[in-house]
Amino acid sequence: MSAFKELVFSGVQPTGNLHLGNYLGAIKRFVEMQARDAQCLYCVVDMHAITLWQDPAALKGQIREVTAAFLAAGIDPKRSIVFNQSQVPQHAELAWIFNCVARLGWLNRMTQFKDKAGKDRENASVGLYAYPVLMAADILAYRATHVPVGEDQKQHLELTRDIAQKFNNDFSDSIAAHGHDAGDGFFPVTEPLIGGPAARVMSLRDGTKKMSKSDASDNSRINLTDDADAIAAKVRKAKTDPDALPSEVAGLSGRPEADNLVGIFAALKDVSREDVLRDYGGAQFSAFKGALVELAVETLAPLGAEMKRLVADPAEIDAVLADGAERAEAIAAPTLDAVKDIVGFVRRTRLHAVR
Ligand code: AQP
Repeated sequence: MSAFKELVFSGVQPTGNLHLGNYLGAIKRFVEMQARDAQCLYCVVDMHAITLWQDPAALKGQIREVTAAFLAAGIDPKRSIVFNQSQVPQHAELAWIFNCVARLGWLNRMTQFKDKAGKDRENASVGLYAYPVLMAADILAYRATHVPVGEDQKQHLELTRDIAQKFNNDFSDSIAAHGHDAGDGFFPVTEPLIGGPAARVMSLRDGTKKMSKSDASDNSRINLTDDADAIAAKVRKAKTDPDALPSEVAGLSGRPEADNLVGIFAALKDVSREDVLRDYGGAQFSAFKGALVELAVETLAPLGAEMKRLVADPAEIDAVLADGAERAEAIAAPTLDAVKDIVGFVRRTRLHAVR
């Protein structure tokens, strides 16, 4: 058993164009979680990435780039476990068992599948459809109690809770027969950690659309590898409205672009929207954007530079991932053994202990 009170799990897809939304909504918060009494696992979810076509020649580089972003942002690979999903086979094994627990009706309600499959649903991969089940397996292979994510993942986390509860109910007798506490269930009901001023960072070109890796317009997002000039140009070009900033948060309602820029400023500075408007209420966007450029460059330029330094040494990154995978497997393997017993499989007797 882990000596920590909490087990934190989260992941980022290596699909290129890591952006400010990924940083503020997820990676920055991963770093903060390290201060808790928690074992943190941060995963580069490469098996999720291939639910949409990825160029094999680019994928390895993308995996190393996300790892570099984790490290450059301040995730300590000794304190936390940093690894890529495909190195730990228990994710896929548990996902199959969960495919047999989750219901079609549940998956049919997933809005991210509808958004990503678009009009050509018949042509979407089965993996894209089953993505939330693999995500449940990612989390529950470690029996994670806390999952920090952006708001777009809320529905998937609800599905994770549904799968955990159905597994606990369906197998309650077997769970008890195998010596686990049937009252609490085998899998925890995971707590989603969604919040803060940047839980949903929006596109710089359209305040009603999420900032996204896959947006065709590079000006819609600030990439973590953008240099100071690119960051400044994108912030200056960001869409706004003609009015000055309001002095109260209520005044941001119906002004998605203003709300987004204030939220980004607040998250970068670790303050609330109220604090930002106390300082900038009544200011024109030209002045506010100037301050935002300064703040964004101060935070992101060193991060991007450190990422570039780290990706220049792939062997070092691969060593971090290999170490992380061993430590992750040491937690996930006993969970999978227990799950196989609970489900009724005859499992291979382990001739060698997993380190
Ligand atoms: N715009 C965002 N604001 C806040 N958080 C965000 N996240 C993603 N976009 C925003 C959070 O970043 C983590 C990793 O996301 P992912 O790699 O799983 O990708 P995604 O959620 O599918 O969104 P992307 O990065 O924009 O990719 P595409 O273009 O493919 O949709 C998650 O915690 C996510 O919530």
